[in-house]
Amino acid sequence: MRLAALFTLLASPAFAHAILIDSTPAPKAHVHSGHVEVALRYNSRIDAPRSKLTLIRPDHSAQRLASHGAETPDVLKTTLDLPPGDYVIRWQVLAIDGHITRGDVPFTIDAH
Ligand SMILES: [Cu+2]
Repeated sequence: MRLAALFTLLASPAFAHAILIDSTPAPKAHVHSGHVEVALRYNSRIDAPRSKLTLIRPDHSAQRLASHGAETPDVLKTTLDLPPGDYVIRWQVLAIDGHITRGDVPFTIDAH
């Protein structure tokens, strides 16, 4: 009986690692120049202080962004003020299961 309980414990599913389920800007979105509020939402809780956002500029230079958690523990936020061009937000997040996942959100800032 105790052995069966142990197996049940070991077989219980682990927390999923973080998968991006929603983003602002959306991938390949065109946004107006000026203040851009960035929000990335994941399918599970993330460790915001140990996650990072990097901005890839049109000239392919990379810049670490100061990101912060939000009202809910599954969201990362930052703000941008950028000239027009094609950009990528490169994210790397640590989920509560200890796994790191990465991805890119490309977007364009239009000149109007
Ligand atoms: Cu995982």
